[in-house]
Amino acid sequence: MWYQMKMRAQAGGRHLSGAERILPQPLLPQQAETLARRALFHSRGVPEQVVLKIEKIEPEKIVVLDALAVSEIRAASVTEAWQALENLLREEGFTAEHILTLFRETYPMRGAMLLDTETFGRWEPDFQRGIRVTGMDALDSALQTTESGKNAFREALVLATKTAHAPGIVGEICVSDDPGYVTGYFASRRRGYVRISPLKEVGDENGGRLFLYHGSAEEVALCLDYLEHQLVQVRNIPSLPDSPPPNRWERLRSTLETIRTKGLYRQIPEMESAPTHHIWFQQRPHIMLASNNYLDLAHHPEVEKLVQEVAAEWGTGSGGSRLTTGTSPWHTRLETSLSQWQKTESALLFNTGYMANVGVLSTLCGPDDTIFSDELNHASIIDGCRLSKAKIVVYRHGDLDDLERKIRQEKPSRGLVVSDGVFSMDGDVLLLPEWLKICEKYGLFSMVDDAHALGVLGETGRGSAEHWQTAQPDISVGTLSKTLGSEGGFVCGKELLIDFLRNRARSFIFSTALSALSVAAAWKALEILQREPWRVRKLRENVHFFCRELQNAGISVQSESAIVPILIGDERQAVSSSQQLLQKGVYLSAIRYPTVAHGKARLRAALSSAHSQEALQQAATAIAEILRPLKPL
Ligand code: WAQ
Ligand code: MG
Repeated sequence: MWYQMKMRAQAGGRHLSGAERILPQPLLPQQAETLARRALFHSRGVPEQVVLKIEKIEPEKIVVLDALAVSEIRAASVTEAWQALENLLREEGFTAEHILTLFRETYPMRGAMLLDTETFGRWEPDFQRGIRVTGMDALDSALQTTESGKNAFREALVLATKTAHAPGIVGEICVSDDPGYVTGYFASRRRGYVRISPLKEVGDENGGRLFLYHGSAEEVALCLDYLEHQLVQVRNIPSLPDSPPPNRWERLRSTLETIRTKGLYRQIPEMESAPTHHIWFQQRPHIMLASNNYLDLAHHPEVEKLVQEVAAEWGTGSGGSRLTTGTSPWHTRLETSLSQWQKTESALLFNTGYMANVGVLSTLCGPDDTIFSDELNHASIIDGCRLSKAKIVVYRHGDLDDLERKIRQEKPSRGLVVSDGVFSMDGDVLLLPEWLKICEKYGLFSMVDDAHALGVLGETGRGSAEHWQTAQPDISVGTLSKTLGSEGGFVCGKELLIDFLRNRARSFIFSTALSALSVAAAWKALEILQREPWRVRKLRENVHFFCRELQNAGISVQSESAIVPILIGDERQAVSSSQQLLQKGVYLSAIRYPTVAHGKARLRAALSSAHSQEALQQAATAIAEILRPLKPL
């Protein structure tokens, strides 16, 4: 025995939910409970009245139909979804725009509009109510999921399949009136069931249904009778495909777009000549004021000659990590030279300065440590701190009172203080003696990154310790890539420290060693630097000269190192100033967030011992010409 079951829930005269089933008798109790639950716990509200009607039917009057084929349009926006629906209607030969305008009139209706595609007349007997399609169910409705989204789909597909087979019906448009459900569809026997989303924003209760009728006036009665009374079971309902995962590239695209609009977009400029004080860029000569090749050793004939010899003997690449097969005599020789130069017991090469900082901090410090870090420390120090999982305490830039206050506050049982020796974007110098005293007083490791101090600070360019006439910090980090004109980084300190790093520093252990070429180049450059201290003096003279030239032109600058920051502030202005300088043949980097704080964008001049005074004068004039209109002097 078969029954039709109808549920309808309402509150305050308002329809809340409804559902119907065509079921064999044994399933009635269980399905009655399911539908009662659905009525009582609906997202649209608590019902005041639930009607559950169960009527016996004649099974031979049930027509079984195959579900319409399902396809899907996922638009990027509501506008695009409606555009897609409009296009679809047009493709199917309908007067799309007019139909969609009329569709809005279905929003307040309980049922559907029956629209004549020829005359645009409406065939519903009651315009306010509309036509209610009833007497349909899925063949296996008792197996329905409990997910409301999937029910909505199945029930809509059942209704659409029945409707599509009605005499005279050539199409259907539906948008859910559920505020949480933004999907709708177009359906016809020809086109199948085309799900479209999103046809509205979440929270919008405007939904409706419209049937497109093409036929004679006499047949309308037949159509209405079919829709309202014909018993239909729909079989072969496909399971709703899982929604596709979100587009993983979208975040990248939109982030880049944001970066662009903020003037923070970066591109890699390609140089057309070797990195020296004078370069070719964009097919024109430029005075180079943006290279860290401070003592002009990257291109030195003796370095080049040695590299050629080493290349002939050792080829390229080292073939392994330092602890396996990657160590040549050049590696050992350079480490010895570096430690002698820095007057420490030992030294260890890393592949970059970045890896040296990350390696030391993450190896020496762990969750039980506290790292005190200057707020303007280089990114590689920040990353090393993060990787160490130590507690990170940032102290105000160069503010030793703040440092000591924070150490007292934290009372760390173990820890490390870390600072740039010369700050990379401001060019100012760490007050090493006082700073070391604080580290010593509280028993904390002292770590100084001298990347921009080597070859620059101190009578002979030995860096911070020489400049301040102090002992070396516990850990001193340097690079081969700036003053030494090659590539790589290194750490100097006690043999105990270096031995520890050799055994534990992951960025050291798990990297293929630098090639003998890079290492030999740095070794030769270090030899020249030590042999020719005039380079260091010349660089210092150049900095003084350049700063004086700028000051005379009304630009306030100051530097104790080879880095001369020229503060601009606004990101876009900094970029456009550097572009204007390029036009004048001066290559100078604009430094922006995140390298420096927001609103602290600047031009950063990096000087070389090889610059002539004429070139520096010319550059200073160009800078003043461009910047003077920007700033009240
Ligand atoms: N007969 C005629 N019109 C009806 C009926 C019915 N039995 N039930 C609802 N309507 C009309 C009424 O005006 C509603 O405002 C409108 O249709 C929408 O009804 O994921 O949930 O029950 O593929 O909100 C479509 C997408 C969901 C499903 C449809 O319709 C999917 C939906 P709702
Ligand atoms: Mg609804």
